[in-house]
Parts: sequence; structure tokens; C-alpha cells
Amino acid sequence: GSADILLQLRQKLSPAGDVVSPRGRALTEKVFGKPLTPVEVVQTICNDVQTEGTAALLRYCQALDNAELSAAELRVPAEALEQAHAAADPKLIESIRRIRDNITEFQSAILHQDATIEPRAGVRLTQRYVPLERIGVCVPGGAAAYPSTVLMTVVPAQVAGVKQIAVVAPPTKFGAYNADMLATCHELGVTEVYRMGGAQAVAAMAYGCDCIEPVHKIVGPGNLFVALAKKHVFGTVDIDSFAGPSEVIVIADGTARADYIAADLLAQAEHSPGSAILITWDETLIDAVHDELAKQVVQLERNELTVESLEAFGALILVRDEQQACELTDDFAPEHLHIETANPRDQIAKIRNSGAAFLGHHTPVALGDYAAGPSHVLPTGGTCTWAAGLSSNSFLRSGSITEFDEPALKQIAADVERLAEKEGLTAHARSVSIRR
Ligand code: HSO
Ligand code: ZN
Repeated sequence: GSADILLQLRQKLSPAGDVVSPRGRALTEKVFGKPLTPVEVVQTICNDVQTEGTAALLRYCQALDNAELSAAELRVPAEALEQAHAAADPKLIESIRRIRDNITEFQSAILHQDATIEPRAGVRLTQRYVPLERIGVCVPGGAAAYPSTVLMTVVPAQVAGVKQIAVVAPPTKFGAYNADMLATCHELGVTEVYRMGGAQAVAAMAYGCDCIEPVHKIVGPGNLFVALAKKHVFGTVDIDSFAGPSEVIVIADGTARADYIAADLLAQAEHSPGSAILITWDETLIDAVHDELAKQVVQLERNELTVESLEAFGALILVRDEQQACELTDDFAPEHLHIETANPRDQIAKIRNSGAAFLGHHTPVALGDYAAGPSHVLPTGGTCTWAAGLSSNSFLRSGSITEFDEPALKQIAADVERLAEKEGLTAHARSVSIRR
């Protein structure tokens, strides 16, 4: 059935961390002297960076990213950030400012506020929220440059009140040497940008070394090695959700336009790898979208990569009715859900699982990727069943504050004493009874 097809697509999309691939075998034999699984690679790198610090970091920059850097070159100099900004297309800077304002407006509105209740006389209970002091952001730089990821991580953190933000990007032309990415950092007031990527960058941020102070939380997307490294350092620091290869499910009815849907599927497949799935109960739409895909894909710059991704991870699925479309979507739990129907709010009300949802014919996912306000750093691979996308609230931690006066203590004392006695913790009981 359709559910099996979807699961197979997903399994193919997410590479396994515990299997040595043919390409992995050759590379790991060269770098580590023996074939290692991605999990073993990440363990080795993280342990080396933790024990040897900068020396290990530089060694892996060289071995894995082909970058011959000195310790002093790991951090992007202030002048390079200024220059990138000064040389940037002024229209780009204007767009970045408008987008920053959109993100700020939304992320401020959803920010948790301290809550205090006084349930009884003499009792005051507060939940307060405190921003993290220092965070690290991973910006990818393998197949494309992502200034948008800088916006979608840094601005929510700033809204939360985070003071210190370190950005890492691999030492590549799409990463830390990308002028637009550097200009975006400068525009947002980020001064700490590092030329490091992969597991070694995650380890350096988690454990700290000569060239970078440790952070409290690491966020942002990355490849399998970044994701596994974040898992590895979790507990030493906090991490965000797992943002792996991008996915979209489009739900459409007879009111949808085939050319729009094709464009939406291609936009996701362009990430390559990216999974793009149409679910509809309108039979004519399947053929029409199929034709549109063929027509549009040849016009794309990343045409070949997009075709590859579409063939491997794409699907056009005909279901019985709206109900089945919603159930299938809920089971798959996609990162992005785009509902292109007459009344998309009817369907979203029936679907619990999606990282981010986009409603209607005029809300392409690219709006969310670049400009609307919610972050584009989202849980993938079905993890949205338990994880949330990044937001300003991801950069707060909460703590409680409890305050009782004497009569209020006396009123509750017997309950505390009883439970403490049952647990055999008489010192606990006494710390209450002594105040009676
Ligand atoms: N769709 C990606 C985000 C992105 N798209 C960045 C373009 N640039 C993951 O949500
Ligand atoms: Zn995208």
C-alpha cells in the first residue's frame, strides 16, 4: 500500500549511521587506517577533539574538508565580515533586513512569558524563562550556500535574548567562504564566525578548545555526521531537533493547479536529497502533475540533481478520499506539509503530525524557507511526532520559583510529612515539622 511506499522512500533518504558504505570505506581507511561506520567516525572525531583540542580540529579540517588552515585562520577575521557586507548586493541587504523584521515579529509574539499564580493566600508559584548565554549555530556549506539558515537560527536566538552566538560553517566556497553568508552574519551583528564544519566543529563547540569557547546549545542543520555528532555531545550541551534531508507532502484536491504543485515538489527535490510527495484523491491531477514535472524540471539550474532526487525519493499517490490523505500524512509525519485544497483548514484540523504546515494555493513552502517568520529548521524523518521546530523558545530554559508564608506552610505540612514518612525520608519530614 501507499504507507509502505512512503516508508521505503524515507528509509532510502536517511542514510544509516551504523553501516560502512563503499565510499565511506575508502575514505575512512585513508583517514583512520581502518573502515569505520559513520557512528564510529563521529565517536573518534569527537573524542580526539575533546582530548587534543585545536590540533585535532585542524587535522580533520585538512583530512575531511581539504582545508589547510592554521589555528589563527579558524576564525573569520572581523575585516572579512565587514568586507563581505560592504561588497554585498544592497538589495540583498535590504531583503535581509525585511526578513529579519518578519522573523523578529513572529518569534517575539510566541516567546514564553513568565507565569505566576497565587493559588491560595500566602503561596506564590512562578515559572520563569531565562535565555541561554551562549549558543552555537551550524550552517551547512556542502552543496549550496545558506544565508537563510543564518537568519532562521540567529534571529530567533536574538529574540530570546541570547548574547553570545557562534556560527560555524565548513571551510568551503558554499560555507565559511561564502560572501552572502558572511554578509548576513555581519548584518545580524554576529561577530564570531568559524571556518569549521562536520563532527569536528560540533565537538569543538561542545567541549571548547584554544580557538573557541564552549557553548550551551548547538542548533542548525547538517549532514549525517553533524547530526550524529550532535547526538554524541547531547548531555554535555543541549541540541535542537534532528534536521536531516528535507521533505514535503503536498495534499491537493481538484481546486489545485498542477503547475503550482509541480513547482512545489521540484523546490523540495532541488535540495537533493529531498523527498517530495503528492497525495490527492483527484485522479486527473496525478497525470497533470506528472506532465508538469517533466516540463518544468528541464528549466531548472540544478536539473540533474533534482531529477535524481525526484526519482529516488518522490511519489505521486492517489488515495480514496480526503480522510485517507490525512491519515497517510499523519503516519508519515512530514517535515513540511503543504495543503493545496479549497478549505485547507479542514484538513490541517485532522492532521496532528507535521513540522510546519503551509495552507492554500498562495503559500509555497519557500515562503517559510526564506521569509515568513517561523524558522525553517524543522524536525525531519518522522521526528516531528515528538520534536518541535526551532523557535525563539528553543533558546530559553525555564526554572521555577516557589514561595510560602507560615500559615500556608502549616496548611500543607501534613501532606508533605506523610509522603516523606512513606519514603522513609525522615529528615525531609523534620525540615517541615520543625517549622510548625
Ligand atoms: N527547506 C529547507 C530550508 C531551506 N530551503 C533553506 C532553502 N534554503 C529545510 O527546511
Ligand atoms: Zn527549502
